[in-house]
Amino acid sequence: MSEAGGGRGSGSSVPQRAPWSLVAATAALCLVSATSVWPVGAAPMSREEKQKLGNQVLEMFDHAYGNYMEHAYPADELMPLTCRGRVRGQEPSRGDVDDALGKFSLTLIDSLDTLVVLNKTKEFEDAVRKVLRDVNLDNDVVVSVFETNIRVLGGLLGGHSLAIMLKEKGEYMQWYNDELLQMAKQLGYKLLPAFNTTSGLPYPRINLKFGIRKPEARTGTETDTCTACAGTLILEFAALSRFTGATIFEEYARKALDFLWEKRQRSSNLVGVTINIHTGDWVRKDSGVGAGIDSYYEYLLKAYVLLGDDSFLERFNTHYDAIMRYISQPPLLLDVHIHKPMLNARTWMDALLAFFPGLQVLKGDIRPAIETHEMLYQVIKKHNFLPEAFTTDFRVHWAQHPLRPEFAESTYFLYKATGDPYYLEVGKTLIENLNKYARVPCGFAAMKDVRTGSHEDRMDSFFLAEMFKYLYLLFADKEDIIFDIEDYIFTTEAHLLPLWLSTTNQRVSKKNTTSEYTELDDSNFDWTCPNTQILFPNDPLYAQSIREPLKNVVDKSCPRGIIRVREESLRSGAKPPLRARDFMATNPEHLEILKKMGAASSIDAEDGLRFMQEMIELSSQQQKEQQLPPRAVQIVSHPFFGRVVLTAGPAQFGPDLSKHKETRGFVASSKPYNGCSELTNPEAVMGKIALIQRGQCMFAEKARNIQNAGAIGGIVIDDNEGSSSDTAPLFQMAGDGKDTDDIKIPMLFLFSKEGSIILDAIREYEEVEVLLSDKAKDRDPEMENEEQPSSENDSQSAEQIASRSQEIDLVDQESPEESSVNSHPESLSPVDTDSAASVSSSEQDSNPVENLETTSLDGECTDLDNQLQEQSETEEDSNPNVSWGQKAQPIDSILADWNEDIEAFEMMDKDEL
Ligand code: DMJ
Repeated sequence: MSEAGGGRGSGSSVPQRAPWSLVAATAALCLVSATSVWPVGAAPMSREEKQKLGNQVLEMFDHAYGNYMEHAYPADELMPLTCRGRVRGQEPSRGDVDDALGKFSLTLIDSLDTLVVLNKTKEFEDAVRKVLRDVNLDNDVVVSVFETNIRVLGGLLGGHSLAIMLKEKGEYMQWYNDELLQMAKQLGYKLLPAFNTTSGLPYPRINLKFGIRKPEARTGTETDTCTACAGTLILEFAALSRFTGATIFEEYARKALDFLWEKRQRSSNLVGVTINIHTGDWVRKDSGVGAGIDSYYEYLLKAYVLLGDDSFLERFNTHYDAIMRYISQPPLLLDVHIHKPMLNARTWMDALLAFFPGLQVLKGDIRPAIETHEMLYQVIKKHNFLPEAFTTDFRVHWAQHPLRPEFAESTYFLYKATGDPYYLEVGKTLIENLNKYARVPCGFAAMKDVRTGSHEDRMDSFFLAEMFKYLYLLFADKEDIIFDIEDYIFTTEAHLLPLWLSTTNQRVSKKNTTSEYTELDDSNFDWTCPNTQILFPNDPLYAQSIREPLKNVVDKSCPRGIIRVREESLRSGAKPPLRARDFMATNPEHLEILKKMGAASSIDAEDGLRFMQEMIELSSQQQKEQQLPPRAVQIVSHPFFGRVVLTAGPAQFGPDLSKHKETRGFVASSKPYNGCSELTNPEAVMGKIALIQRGQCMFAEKARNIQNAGAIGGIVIDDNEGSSSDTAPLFQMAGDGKDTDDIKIPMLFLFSKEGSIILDAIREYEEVEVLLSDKAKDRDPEMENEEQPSSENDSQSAEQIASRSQEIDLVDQESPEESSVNSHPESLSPVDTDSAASVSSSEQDSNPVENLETTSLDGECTDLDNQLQEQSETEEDSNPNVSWGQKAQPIDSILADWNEDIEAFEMMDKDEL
């Protein structure tokens, strides 16, 4: 690690080699490349190829950032499908996700330090000037304290950190006078009123202009917040205090962390997902390392690295020990209950946990990091991206993917720790998939459904803040970066804070917590951050040897549900427990078993809990089974070449696109446009895919009319202006209640926004060819290349298309659900694809409840199940905390527990990531 960058903020003294240097160096050692020589195993990647990939990352960043600056700035985010800015209040609300948007040019601020990492110093200088000129932090808008802290405060501080580094170097930013830091301080003061609670935990939201208390604030009535929301402040707040000398920020962040630590569940040392900010009670008692908790753990370890305060490491180690004991079930990381940590709380994992292997590298626990990362990579290879949630047998549970960077982050840290070129190949795959599936003419679009390849009109700011940084750094050699990255620590949003802050302005009193840790056994911590040089010296194939047994873990996994199996009941030959799918309320034996579940023993109680969980899953699954999965309309003609994929609603009649070959054809509008009578332009739609407007008659009638005119397929476009698949639940078109076997052509439904993308394309290019399918198909690169000469202008027009068609005020539109009731005779079935409970019932996603008992069909599966079972048995045998399972509990308390758990399961189903 070299000497600190040399810059300083107001009030800071010249950075010195700090007394914490051992601390930071120890952690940093975990990040030192193990070796540049890789004798056997994965082939090393040549410098040329690494440079090529690095250049590709730069080009991709330019595409994302350039389009944001050209088409969206000063809005918070780019909407890459309609090629315009997302302005809060001018788009239909997306719920909590919108709380990141504060009308403060979020993407620009979040991108600042990425520009420097990517060597775009000139652009950085321009961007800083724009922030200073244009950004207003005093808007009357309610924002998330967490998001504003990690993205905006973090972005300003990361920008400041690199601005002073550049200034010190003497070429760029010579005019800079801590202006970003002043903005950061202004924002810090705006966030402070959120901490006005007795617990010291912040309110989850704040009005930038009016704070919390004022009636105009429209916030301050919340009672709960997520653990990560309250526990992910210390890096930014401490940096702000140390840069400025105003200690109040660090004090507030420390107080919130102290409170969370006090409230940890004492027997398991775990924390729940949400907590009451007034009483400190856990509202959700499930606990994992993903959504809702993730960066709380990250900040404990990183606060130790940045601030050199041992108490943070002790806390982290205590939690880490609990995580490895209960949540880690290699290669899985599964949520458990904080008060019953041997009981899994879920049968699925969320995508946010993909950061955890990276944190394990920082901690120095490489083996489980390699295992989990490998499992995640296999899920990615199956679906191109990591779905927002996937089950323990690796089926899609929640199909969205908003271009999250966590997996790239872990890949980068694992490469740094192992030097294994395998991780460079992983990075290459990530780049290829982004270009192949997410790149659109106007940026990169989030995946609405990784199975269909359909897009969402969204490019989150973290994509620029994090993804490009980690991908670029993965392939960069030291000389490719203009400063020493190891002098900095990454915040959770990948903003860079200099390690020299450790010794600057340390006036905040630290809590003396030594006595709290005496109960801990030091052996818990003996794997803390070993030097990778020691870890791998004689065995350069270490990482590969860990991955090898997991090579087929995803492909060959057998469906299964709850992993921990009680060995006693299996050994004793006792009757298998009653499963939800078998339950019949009229069966007296079943009723008897059900009663027993609450009373006889804790094992029965555990069966009871599982039964309730299965019941909930079963009922939600049964609902889902009435539903068809979304379909895709892909524009394949010049200049789109398959790059735009629109989410389409299926029809309950006509051929099933998942079973039949997709339909490809040019589109033509039908006359009359509503398709409710015999077409007057059959020659125009003959052999084509007819566009029809929704309304006036049944969907089946429209289908028959266009079929009679010779159309090979149909797309019904919603007549509710402004409706969009981004905000409305998926619709499926119902039949007319009669026999629809005569309808032989496929029909799909597009909301108005997606429909107008096609209509605008016709206006611009006349000939527009689309593919109707269950899943977007790969583009044809040859075709794309052939047409390249004329494609630049066209590509720009393509980018503009939707934006010109979207000049409608989208606020206060009648919702599609309402309108389907009020003004449309067709019966539409809303399908909620935005919630975890909305998994399709496609073959791929068979009933998870059935999976609970599926017997293994081949040896490999049996082996895996056995392995997991053995591991579970070992854990239970050796774990003193399982004793909760041996005491009989009174029925009231068990029922109360059930209720809590049922509530927790229900809330998890509605979970927002
Ligand atoms: C980022 O904003 C941060 O990494 C945060 O901690 C959680 N997730 C998003 C990106 O997925």
